[in-house]
Amino acid sequence: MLFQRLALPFLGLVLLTAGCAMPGESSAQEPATLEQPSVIPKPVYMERGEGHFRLARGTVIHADITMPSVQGTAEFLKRKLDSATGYDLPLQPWSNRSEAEGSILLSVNADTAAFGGAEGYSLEVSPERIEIEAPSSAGLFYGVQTLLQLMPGQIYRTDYTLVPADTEWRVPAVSVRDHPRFEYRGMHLDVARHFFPVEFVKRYIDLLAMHKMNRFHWHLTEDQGWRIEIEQYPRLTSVGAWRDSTLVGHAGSGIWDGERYGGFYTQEEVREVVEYARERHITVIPEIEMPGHASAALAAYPELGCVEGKDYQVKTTWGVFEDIYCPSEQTFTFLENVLDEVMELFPSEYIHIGGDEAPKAQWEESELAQQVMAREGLETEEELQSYFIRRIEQYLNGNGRQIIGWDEILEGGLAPNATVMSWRGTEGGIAAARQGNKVVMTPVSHSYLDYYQAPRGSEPLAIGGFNTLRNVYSFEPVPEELTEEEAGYVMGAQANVWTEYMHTGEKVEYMAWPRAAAMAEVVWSPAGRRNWTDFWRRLQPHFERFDVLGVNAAEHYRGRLPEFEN
Ligand code: TNX
Repeated sequence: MLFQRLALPFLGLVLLTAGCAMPGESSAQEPATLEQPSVIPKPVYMERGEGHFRLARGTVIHADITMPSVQGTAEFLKRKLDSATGYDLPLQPWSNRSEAEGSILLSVNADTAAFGGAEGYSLEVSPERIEIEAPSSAGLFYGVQTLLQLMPGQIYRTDYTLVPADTEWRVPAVSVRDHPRFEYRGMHLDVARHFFPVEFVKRYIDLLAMHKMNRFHWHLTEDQGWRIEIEQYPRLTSVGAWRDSTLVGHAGSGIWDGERYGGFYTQEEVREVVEYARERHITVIPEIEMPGHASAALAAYPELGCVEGKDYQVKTTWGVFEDIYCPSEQTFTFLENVLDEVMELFPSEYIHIGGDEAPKAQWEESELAQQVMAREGLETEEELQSYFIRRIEQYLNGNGRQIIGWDEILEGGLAPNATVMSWRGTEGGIAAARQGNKVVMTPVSHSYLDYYQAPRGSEPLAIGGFNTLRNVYSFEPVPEELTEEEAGYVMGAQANVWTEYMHTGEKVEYMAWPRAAAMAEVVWSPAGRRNWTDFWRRLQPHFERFDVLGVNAAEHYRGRLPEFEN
């Protein structure tokens, strides 16, 4: 059905004559069917073989449990297959290949280099068996994700009674060799402008895992709300997590909803999310913003600001605000105590410390800030921000962690070990790489999923900008200006979902998908394997997966290219 919707207007008779080409190399002329595997992100190498493997009630999953974490991946696969098929597939320790007829094998092979790195895998499907081999449980997990995408979209059902009775659990014979291009494959979610419950966050993480992304950047603090429980500072959430009203229209619209709004994650919930992500090979990177975007914290603890007696408020509008932390010892003690609890909750090596959009007016006026500058021999307020960030970096480094921050942390001098998230363009990233600091590319031009994805007239309200699916797909994270050595500092890229104009999970999904799938391919697949038309073709069965999962993906590119592309 979908096949026809997609194929007929575009492919016409070509359909009838399309032969059995190599799927990995298939051109836009071929229809997307199960015979033509449609895996996103596109594997490094995939070749179609003869015939199919049929999953049946008695199919055994054999897992090499010499590596304990493999058991988790095997159980993940079993849960997925069981819930869609209604089977209860036996899960057994790996024995040897000859006994594995008719089964699915997950095996570990320590030869990392043979798989193109620790996250690589190979997947062999023949009518007799399925074998996924990898040097790590992460690699096996990615092999499992590919396997699921080789199956009918119904495999994503969590309730098998909803699966059409005539669904055949066939897997086309293929040979896949695959590994990621970048080590950092990120998606961000701002839960501060609007708050999303744990169930939604887990669903979001599931989608990242499906696309082989491995970093979830959780933007937890903002002017408009502080969203993480900190035991030592209860007012951060009793006061800082709540605002009196929310701007509904665009800035300048003057339309507020007049409703108290808020919410936060308890530490127990945070642990739950971190563990859920870990099981899916995703590291959660928490962001605690400083020195700017701090209004909610200042509303809770005004003594951390520079303006004595000011009635700081959790903000009800969007934008950049002058209320920032004062660089006092009291503030550093506060932030260190907050970070102690954050480090306890998040095993991530990286802690994101924000650093963006911190206007310096209050520091210019503040006697205390000026004294710190004099004491430290700093000439500008930008240098004072650098001093601020360096101190925090020292503290985190002392605890075995690394900082990552928005590209403003370059101004006034970069902290020695900092990793830069380049958002205002790629320039910040280029500068950082040239200084020998690591970089994650996330420029507004291609990575902002809060921007309009189609011409405004027909779209729900968004913050602005214009960033189509095709534009995201065209992103190249390594700028031409960099030498090969400098390019080595580009760890990867990330797409950002700022939620000023997303007050429901459905809206988040509408903005994120399928654009995040395009970003997933940018960060996973070899640059030379990327092809827009081919991606668009593979996207069609992917929409069916979104349907099954109940994901509210935007459908501008479903079945046809949108008019604004012509
Ligand atoms: C800039 S990206 C911001 C966010 C906004 C976003 C809206 C960055 C570091 N700061 O605070 O939500 O623009 O597109």
